[in-house]
Amino acid sequence: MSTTVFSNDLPHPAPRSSRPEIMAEEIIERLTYRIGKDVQVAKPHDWLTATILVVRDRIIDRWMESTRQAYKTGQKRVYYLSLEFLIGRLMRDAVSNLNLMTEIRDALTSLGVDINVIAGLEPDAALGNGGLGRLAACFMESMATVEVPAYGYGIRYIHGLFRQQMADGWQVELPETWLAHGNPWEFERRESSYEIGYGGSVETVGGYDDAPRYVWKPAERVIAMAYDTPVVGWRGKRVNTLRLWSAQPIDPILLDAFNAGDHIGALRESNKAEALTRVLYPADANPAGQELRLRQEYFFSSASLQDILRRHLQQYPDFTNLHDKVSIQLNDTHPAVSIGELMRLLVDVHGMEFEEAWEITRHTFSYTNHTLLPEALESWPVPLFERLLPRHMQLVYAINAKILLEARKEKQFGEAQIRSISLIDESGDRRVRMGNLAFVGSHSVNGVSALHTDLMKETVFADLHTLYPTRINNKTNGITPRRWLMQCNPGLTGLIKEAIGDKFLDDTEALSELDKFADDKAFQEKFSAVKRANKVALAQLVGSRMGIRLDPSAMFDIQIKRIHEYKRQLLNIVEAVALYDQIRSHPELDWVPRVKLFAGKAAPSYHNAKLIIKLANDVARVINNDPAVRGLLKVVFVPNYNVTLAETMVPAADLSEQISTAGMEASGTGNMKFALNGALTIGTLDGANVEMQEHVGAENIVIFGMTAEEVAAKRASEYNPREVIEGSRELSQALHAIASGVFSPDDRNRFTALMDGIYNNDWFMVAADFDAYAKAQRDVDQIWTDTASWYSKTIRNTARMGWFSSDRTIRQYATDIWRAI
Ligand code: NBG
Repeated sequence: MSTTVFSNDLPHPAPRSSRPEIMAEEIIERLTYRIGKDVQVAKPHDWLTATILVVRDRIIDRWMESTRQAYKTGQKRVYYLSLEFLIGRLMRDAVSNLNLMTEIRDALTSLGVDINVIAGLEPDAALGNGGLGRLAACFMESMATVEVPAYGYGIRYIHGLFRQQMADGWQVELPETWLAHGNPWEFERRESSYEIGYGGSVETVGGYDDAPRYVWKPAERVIAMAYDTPVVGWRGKRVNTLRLWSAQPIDPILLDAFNAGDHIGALRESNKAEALTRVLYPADANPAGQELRLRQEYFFSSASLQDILRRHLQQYPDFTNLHDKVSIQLNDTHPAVSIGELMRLLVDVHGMEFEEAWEITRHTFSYTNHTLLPEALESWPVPLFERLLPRHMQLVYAINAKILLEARKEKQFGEAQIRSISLIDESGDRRVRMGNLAFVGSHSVNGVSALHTDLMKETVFADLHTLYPTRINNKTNGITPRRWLMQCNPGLTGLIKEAIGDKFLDDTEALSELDKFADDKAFQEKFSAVKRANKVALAQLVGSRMGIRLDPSAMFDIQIKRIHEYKRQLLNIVEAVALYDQIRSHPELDWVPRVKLFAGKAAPSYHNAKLIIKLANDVARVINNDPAVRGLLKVVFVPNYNVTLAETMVPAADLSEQISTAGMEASGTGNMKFALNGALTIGTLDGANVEMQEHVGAENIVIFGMTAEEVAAKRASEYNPREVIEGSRELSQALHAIASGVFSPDDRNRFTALMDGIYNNDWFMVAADFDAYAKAQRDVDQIWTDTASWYSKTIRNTARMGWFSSDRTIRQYATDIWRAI
């Protein structure tokens, strides 16, 4: 093992002080010498940047120490490849993980700066769409916390997920500009640049006596350049790296063209290269079938693989031990082309035999599947794949031949099974199936909840599972308790500490000690006071942003997530309409005051999802302005959902809506955030809800509706939604009201087609589950009315959600899949 890279004898700087007066001096220093601003003219943004630079310095020592240690111990490194990292703001995360919150606050106060004001200016880094990207961000923090030497690899998009604005209740997408004020967290690494090729041809060299060698001659090339962001774990134990790639042109400007007067043409190459990493695809669990998307996927896969191999060769003489020293986790199929890329690099560039390269590749990669939705399983038309990546196409064919031979030999599969195992879908236009490629090229394939993993074995990967029966395993998702409890809910964190001490800060399962306070009157009161304060904060946000007044003593019933038919925001809205009708027809009854809050973005091309947003807003306008409702029901769609908004909404929820059609939500992670923060869940037996029920106890969660099995059976039978609708007065009235334009008098047919979807087909089982859902909502009302029972249940949720920490998830990945700790 080479030790030339890092020697302990070299001089290191003295560790940075954490005394507030020293940090205050340093903030002034950064402001003056790095930002070039006098204290008197510094804007809040300048203070933010200066503060981040001072915090960042405190991370760097540990960062370098972490890297040195990984070299010294020869520990296995884990690489998490993800096209998305939904990070949010970083300052509080970093400061609190370093245990410097009080000191930084004092330092800023001594300079007359309010930490809350500047922290509120930090942009929300939204390099992801939803759960998949947020999971990657939680995992990065947990990998540092549980001390796995890890790198995240992704793309440094100039524009993250679009900003959502409402125009008359319709979603409008605006560009997001998180880099507008620069990004003080990151380090540009010009020296870590790699060439990425596209197109061209494959040449064969030799082949008469020797085996032929293949040389890919790409027609186009761009440079991938690294930007590194340190990721600090809890208590600053370890600092890992998030390395994001940015595309740069090989020739920034064609001077000849420019001098000849073609000023635009001179920049064409440059613009083309930069377009590659300019925007995040806004699809969520929807295919983004565009050439640019495949180019992005290959771009970051190839750069990451070249970087990984370079790092390996700094320490080891060759790649024969790659799988002992490197684990690469594929976050969904977006980086699956990496499997072909590693084969190409090993075989074509480093001269390894195909068979040996395949064994090493398979033992290096593992793959996480995040959805069973057939329309979201990635596949690329063969002609496109072949044109862009001709050598990878050959390798895919070679791998396929090998796998199909194995399948025919070992299992004597029939033709239908062989067709489903094949890496090439031949059922229509020929396509490369990225899920199958990821499956065969990995030694581990995991789902993200117990139910989802079972369904993977039974559905999309049934035949591959028969061929490789030990490969599929489950790793139920988790969330980082630092962001999703300690930072977003300091009130609750303080209360828990007061009750059970601070062991839970390092081991969330210690939250179980709270169980004994669940029926304690005094504790319940404190718990409810914390919840109320969080609701007041949300009410203030809604009041100031939207001019809607919310009563914090009403039940806050919240559904926040991407807008998708399978997540069934529609079921929730239809129920709100039915409830509205009931409140008006029965003013004599004791209705529980409720605020139904929604937030979430719709993929710009997803017509029905955008219509659902408009419906929520149309229904809100009518209900909120009807005096007959007497404020008993309010509906609010909060615009521009992002991580930062979630940090205010999650702690303020009384009721958490997790109501997807059973079998369709792979896991969900919002469900965990709410329950941890003391909300009651109303949900279906879908995704991780199933395991949440096991942990919190069936009496502390409100489960309703069909199971995944029942949904499958109903879909296979002659399900007639019209009959179901006609059998339910509440439902038929609600659907009829929406379809006939009660909420859209300006365009009475606006929602007719959306409602027809329920009458005629009801794929998502809105009608089939409606009565069970409405009844469950009235059960929730009952529990709410009995305050002691409500808090006894919600406290038990907080007490029993410790298992859903992403630290637990990461430990399972690290022991079972990566063998890295
Ligand atoms: C999403 C699932 C969620 C799951 C997250 C994280 C995709 C493709 N999948 O249910 O829909 O919680 O992944 O695993 O975005």
